[in-house]
Amino acid sequence: MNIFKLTAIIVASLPALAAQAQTTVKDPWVRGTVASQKASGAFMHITSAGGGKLVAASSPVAGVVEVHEMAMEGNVMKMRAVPALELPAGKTVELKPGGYHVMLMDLKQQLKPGEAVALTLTIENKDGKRESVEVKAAVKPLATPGHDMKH
Ligand SMILES: [Cu+2]
Repeated sequence: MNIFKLTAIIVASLPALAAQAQTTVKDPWVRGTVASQKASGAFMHITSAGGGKLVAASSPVAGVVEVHEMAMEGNVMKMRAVPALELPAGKTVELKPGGYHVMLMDLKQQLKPGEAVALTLTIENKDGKRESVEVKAAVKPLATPGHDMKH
């Protein structure tokens, strides 16, 4: 193989490497739970450089993880699963109490303040490629206001 051919191969593989760092996650946190509690919410700021959508999430502490939104049904604020959360290019999407959140269900352990919960976010980028983003979310005290756990 001559040097020109080698260079061409390296250049061709660069876009694939760049795609790895498309998505950044800031300030991830999870609401703490009491011992008998089976569900909690995770919140964070997600920015996708090229645009994409959050299509799935998982965590070793939860049997089921879904992306949820809060919405008014009549006069009652309820939450429901969404198939995907749009991440417009370059725009920070805020997951927060009362809005979008990552729902942790079928919890396998109590989430205690001071601990951290591992989350894996699956982001589908505009080109259809899927990217896994590993996040360590700090557990905050249960009393942190704003999130209604009723379904
Ligand atoms: Cu929820």
